Amino acid sequence: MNYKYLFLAVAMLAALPASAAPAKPNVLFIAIDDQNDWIGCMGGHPLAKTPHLDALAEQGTLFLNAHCQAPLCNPSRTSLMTGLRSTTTGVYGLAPWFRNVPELKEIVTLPQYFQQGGYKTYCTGKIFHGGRPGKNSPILKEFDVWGPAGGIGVKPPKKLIPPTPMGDHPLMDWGVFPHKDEEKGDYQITSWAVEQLAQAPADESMFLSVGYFLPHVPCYATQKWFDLYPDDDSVLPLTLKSDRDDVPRFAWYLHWELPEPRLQWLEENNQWRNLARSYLACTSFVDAQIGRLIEALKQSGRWDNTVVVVWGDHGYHLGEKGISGKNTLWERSTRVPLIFAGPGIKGGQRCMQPAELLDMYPTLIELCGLPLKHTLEGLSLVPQLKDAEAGRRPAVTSHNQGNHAVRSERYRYIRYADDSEEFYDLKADPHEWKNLASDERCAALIREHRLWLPKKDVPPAPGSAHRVLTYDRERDEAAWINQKTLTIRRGDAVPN
Ligand SMILES: [Ca+2]
Ligand SMILES: [Ca+2]
Repeated sequence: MNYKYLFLAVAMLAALPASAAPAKPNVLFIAIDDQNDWIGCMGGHPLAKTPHLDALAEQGTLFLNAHCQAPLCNPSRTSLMTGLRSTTTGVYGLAPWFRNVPELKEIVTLPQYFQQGGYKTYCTGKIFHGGRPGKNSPILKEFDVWGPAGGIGVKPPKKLIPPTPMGDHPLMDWGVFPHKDEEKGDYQITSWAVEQLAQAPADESMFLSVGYFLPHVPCYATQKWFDLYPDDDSVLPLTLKSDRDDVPRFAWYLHWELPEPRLQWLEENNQWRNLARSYLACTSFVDAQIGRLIEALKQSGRWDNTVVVVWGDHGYHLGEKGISGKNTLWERSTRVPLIFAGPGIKGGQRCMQPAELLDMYPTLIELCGLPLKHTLEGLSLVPQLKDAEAGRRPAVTSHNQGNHAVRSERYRYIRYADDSEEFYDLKADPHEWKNLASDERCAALIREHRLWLPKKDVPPAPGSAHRVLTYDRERDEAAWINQKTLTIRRGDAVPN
């Protein structure tokens, strides 16, 4: 370029009005509740149909080895929104709400950090764990603008499945009944988010959070979504009858008495296939809503300047290891979708390096040019968003004090509070059927993985309740705190 043209270019840039200067990238922050790896592009289920998520992954970077920090809504979300592990905060159960923990009362969450950075923050659906905020609810401080709370939406007049064990919980339900897509909470939150994208001023930097409720139970779907999947056993996950024979007994303590039915109940009541199909149908429904959202983002003219991130708060078992539900330290419970797309992110990448949900906080800060924050426990994924091969540390998941999983690129190491252990080679054994913890040939690898166990591992925070587990080593007794507190002794029969 000669000097004349260079001068012209500089003069033209200087002449641009200030309002045309590119705003900071927007963030579209999409959560899916209880979404395991049954997503087409993740390969967790061969029949899963999620064309919109697959297309987004193709345009961005898909993390195929991403894991939650806790396999339960409240602790997982508290961790990723504060950037701290549950082993640091003591938030392990469905209670407390983190603002009620003195050390976390004033902590600046991810959206608040964006708010401080000049963003307008929006929330609809389930982002934090908790119900619809009331008029004077302190939760209103967490975002500038609140949309509909979403949730289940229309329900059948009575439960579709037979009474389930452990209390016949109203959420334990699934199946087909006639209704309209528009009557579902997840449809309504999408419509609201679509409106915000269309209406927001062009020079406003948005942090728009959209939290989908499905495929959390109850998994209700209409016939249209159900018909995407065959009515045969090909919808069932692969399981091994004797799978738990080589698993430490302590693993049962993590989900001792819960409303999510065991596999035995599903089989005896002819509900296994119905559950798997309903879960898949709901996954496809949510995928279609995400498709509407991405289309609206493109229509709004913001696509080129928006970082889109999609994440699930933890996985879900549908019969694997003899259970349905979450609350385990295995792959099906910890592995989650994590997709980034947008400016600064290489397209068409699949990253096999371990990633953690609490890495989203530092990653989004860096992608959007906000000042780095040194109190966060996550590590930015920006190196992997540029080069999927860039190395990472293992991902750690904890379920109550003393119970941890360390997931490296190839292996999973689990350590329970009573020192019992599991070790899996996921390359040779992707279903984690063969526990290698006592295999001498793995001793060195196990030692290496132990080094990644959390150094800080605090007891439950005050007010902890619901799915909280403590362990008294001297008495070799555990306490399972759910609807009531149960003492678990070594010889007690596992409830079913
Ligand atoms: Ca959840
Ligand atoms: Ca096994």
